[in-house]
Amino acid sequence: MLEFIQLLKQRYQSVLNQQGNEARRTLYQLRIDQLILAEAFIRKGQLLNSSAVQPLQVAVIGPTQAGKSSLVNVLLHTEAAGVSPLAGYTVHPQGFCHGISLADCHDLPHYFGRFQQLQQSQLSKERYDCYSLTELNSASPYLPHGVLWDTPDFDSIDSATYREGVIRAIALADVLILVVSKEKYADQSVWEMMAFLEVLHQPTVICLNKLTEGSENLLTHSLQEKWRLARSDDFPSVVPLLYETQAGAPLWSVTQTALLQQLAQQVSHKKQARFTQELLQKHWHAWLEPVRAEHQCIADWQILCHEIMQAALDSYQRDFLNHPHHYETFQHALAELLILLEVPYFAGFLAGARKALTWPVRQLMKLSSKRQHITNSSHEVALLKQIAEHTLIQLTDKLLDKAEQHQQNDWWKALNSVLRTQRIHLLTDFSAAANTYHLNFQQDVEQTAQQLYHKLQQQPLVLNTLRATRVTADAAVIAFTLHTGGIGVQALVIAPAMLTVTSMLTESAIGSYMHKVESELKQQQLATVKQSLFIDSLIKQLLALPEQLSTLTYFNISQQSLDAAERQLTDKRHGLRLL
Ligand SMILES: Nc1nc2c(ncn2[C@@H]2O[C@H](COP(=O)(O)OP(=O)(O)OP(=O)(O)O)[C@@H](O)[C@H]2O)c(=O)[nH]1
Ligand SMILES: [Mg+2]
Repeated sequence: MLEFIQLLKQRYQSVLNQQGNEARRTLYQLRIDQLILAEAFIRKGQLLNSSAVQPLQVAVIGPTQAGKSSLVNVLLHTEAAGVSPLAGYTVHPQGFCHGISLADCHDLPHYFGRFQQLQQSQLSKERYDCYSLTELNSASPYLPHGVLWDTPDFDSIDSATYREGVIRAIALADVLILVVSKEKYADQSVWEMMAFLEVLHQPTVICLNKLTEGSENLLTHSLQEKWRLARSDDFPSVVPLLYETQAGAPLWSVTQTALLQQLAQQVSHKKQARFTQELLQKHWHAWLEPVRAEHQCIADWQILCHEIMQAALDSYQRDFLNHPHHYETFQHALAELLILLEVPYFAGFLAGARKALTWPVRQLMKLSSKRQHITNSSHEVALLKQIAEHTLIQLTDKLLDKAEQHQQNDWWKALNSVLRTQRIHLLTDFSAAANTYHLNFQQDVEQTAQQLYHKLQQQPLVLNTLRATRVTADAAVIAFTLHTGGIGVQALVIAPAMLTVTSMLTESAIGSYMHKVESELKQQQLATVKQSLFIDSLIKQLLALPEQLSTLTYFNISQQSLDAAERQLTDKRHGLRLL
């Protein structure tokens, strides 16, 4: 699951960079934040699983200049955190070990993943994916033992650049301290963040800073209203922080000394796996909306490809297999039959021709050049190539129609450009496959001739009539000329002698057998063309075109990896596997 969330986040990030639509950009940015939170929360689960005892993690969060770093110092009784009147001063998560050692935090680098752990003094504004961890000797009465995190703000203009660090520190926390000042407590960003974090179910306390005397009750009441609007859990304790002018720092109220210790006792990790699952389920549908939209486009594209293949096969049948003048394959089988028959008049001629050729040349002619010549002169091969070209033109038209229909989604337009760049390559491949098919299919043609020849042998009357007819000899010469490259297959089909022999056979006792063999040959031919040309060559490549869409612009997450992630999400028995 972690890998899937990371992949999804990474794809959202690259797609966001290419996204021009402002509303989409805002939406995608929100989803990236949710994914960062989900990823961090899954990592937190892994951290808890990695060893039985983990130090308590407390994070101080809030808008810029609310006094987060100042409060961290107050709670720690030191000046460890940097305080400044400059907005956006703290830009890295900075952890301070209180009552524990650095060694107790040895699992944290794994939790932070690509974020690098540095010493506090090494943190620099040049690089945001870092955090620091500092061991302190101070002992604070307010703070339980554990790590106290000072975090960057989440509301300044620059905060988008270091937001991931804030979210990672927050997801790690067992207890949250929200610091708001009287100027900032009503800000939309504060309450959006609190609503965003509800799924983590962390014990929380709100610190009200920079108070002016007498305003405390009014502000607390207002805070309560804001909380109710943003969250459905109980309103937390509010700690008013009084400002100590002498020290120039807020003062933690004496009455609240034990508050953080009490919150620490409420911490329980029993429901971590369930909360993680709830978090994922809450956003799952929205996160995957663009991925599913792509899958829908792919499904539509598959339908389109199959429709177009059917249309191509229909025209192959209409213009070739079932076309009385164009269908040459069976005629070719008859030509082969004539050669097998060894017609008397023709035999002499054949012998002469054979003698004229040396043996190796004869072999060569038999094996390759004869077949190659037949393929080159084939009307079928030319027609198939034409059909392929026509199919791609039609596909382009359909893609443009789709692009027109779905103007808000430029998937179709992009696919059309991929098709345009691949067009020549697809046609070249198809053309090579058509030649190979045709060459290979000549075996079937020769087999058909053999079949007819055996049948004729069982019909001596027909056989003798054939052999004795002058026109058969003429046809045999034509057939032989085809072999030697003297004519093409089409010339053979329309040669009057061939036509006469064909009708003689059709009207003979083996007429119905001929029809049967011809129709079997056609069926075999259709099945072979469909499989080896349209399915294995053209459609396979067309269906793979969406994979070539840029991963910068598209999610390109396969249905299989989505299904696998979804199974993990919904399989309750394996809820813990999420971690
Ligand atoms: N008047 C008054 N000023 C305060 C109080 N707490 C902090 N400050 C001042 O407010 C400024 C910001 O304090 P920080 O603690 O750096 O605030 P922060 O929330 O960490 O700010 P960023 O790191 O920029 O997000 C500093 O100049 C502090 O001295 C307070 O209670 N009252
Ligand atoms: Mg700060």
